[in-house]
This record gives sequence, structure tokens and C-alpha cells, in this order.
Amino acid sequence: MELAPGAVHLRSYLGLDAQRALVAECQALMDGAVPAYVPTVRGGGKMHVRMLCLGRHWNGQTYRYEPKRTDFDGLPAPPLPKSFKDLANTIAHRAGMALAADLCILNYYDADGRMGLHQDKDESPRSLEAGFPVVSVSLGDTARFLFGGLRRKDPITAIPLESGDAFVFGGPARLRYHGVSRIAPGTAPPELGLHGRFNLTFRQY
Ligand SMILES: O=C(O)CCC(=O)C(=O)O
Repeated sequence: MELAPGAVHLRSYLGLDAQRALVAECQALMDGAVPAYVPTVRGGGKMHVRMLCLGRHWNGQTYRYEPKRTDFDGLPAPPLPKSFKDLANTIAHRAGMALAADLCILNYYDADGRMGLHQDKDESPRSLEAGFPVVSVSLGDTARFLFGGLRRKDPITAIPLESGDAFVFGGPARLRYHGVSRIAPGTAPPELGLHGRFNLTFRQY
């Protein structure tokens, strides 16, 4: 379903088996040798998610990408698995857009998880100008996803993102404001055995 030019919601894109496999991969990555952490952002506040960047690290102090986590522990960002890349590029294609994903921000939201309204604008000028999309995949509890316009004060639509949904925003929608006001605890499919929510956003730097 196209919500606005360049913004496409692919509901139930992933079936339960695919979701289960992806949840297991996300859990292993989050608790792996380079574990997820709660970033402290520029103003000194802590984010309300646990984050792990794959392929390139997004630094919450400088709002730039870098190979190593210089804002946290200096460890290198783990590589983006090929299966993740393929998934993202295929989803973009299904939404009618081209993407060669080279990084993913993997976030875990617990019952209190949320993310303020923001633009994804830290990728390269070339990528942003080309309008290469952000591809988002949701797993677990349903999120109340906020999708606005190109200005912070533009009207906002609240969209429930359920487990298995994909959401793509590129082209004229690439710089739209978005965020997550809350998640709905206990709404994950029981088969996943997941409390909370994973969200993966794939991008092309
Ligand atoms: O969790 C979501 O659905 C959105 C995540 C997001 O806005 C981001 O990673 O920039």
C-alpha cells in the first residue's frame, strides 16, 4: 500500500517461519561479540532502544557513520550479513525502488521503548540525493509508527507496524520525519517467543 509518493507499507511481508529465523539472528547479533548498547545522544540523553549497527556504525554523538564505535567501546561494527542485504534489496524492489543496502541499524524496543520524531539524513549526500530508500522490517510487538512530512511540524499519520511488516520510504519520501511513539507489549506472535520488538532499518550509505 502506497501511503504517499515513495512511501510503501508492505503488510505481513514475512511469514512466521521467516520471522522466527530473523528473530534468532537478531538475538544472536545483539548478544554477540559486539553487543547492542543504549546510545547516549548529542544532548546527553539516552535513547530508549538498544542499538546495534551492522556494516557501518552510526555515532550518536556526531550523527556520522564510522567503521568503529568511537562513541562507546571502540569495537568495529559487525558486517552486514548477506542474507540481510538480500532481504532489504528485495523488499525495496517489491516497493518499486532500487537499493544496494550496505548498513543496518538494528534496534530492540522493550515495553517502554520509543524513538522521537527525526529524519534519516546522515547517509551520504549522494545516497540522499538519489533517494535510495530506507527499508524497515518489524518483528515482535506492534509499534505505533509516526510518519510525518518533510518539516517537523507537518501533520503526522500513526501507522501500526506489526510483526512481519516492511515499510519503505525513498525518493520524495526519503527525508520525511518519522518515529515510534510506543509499542504495544504482548502483541508479538506467541510463536516468536519474543518480548518486545526488533526493528531493522536498512540503508545505502
Ligand atoms: O523502529 C522503527 O520502526 C523506526 C526506526 C527508526 O526510525 C530509525 O531507525 O531511524
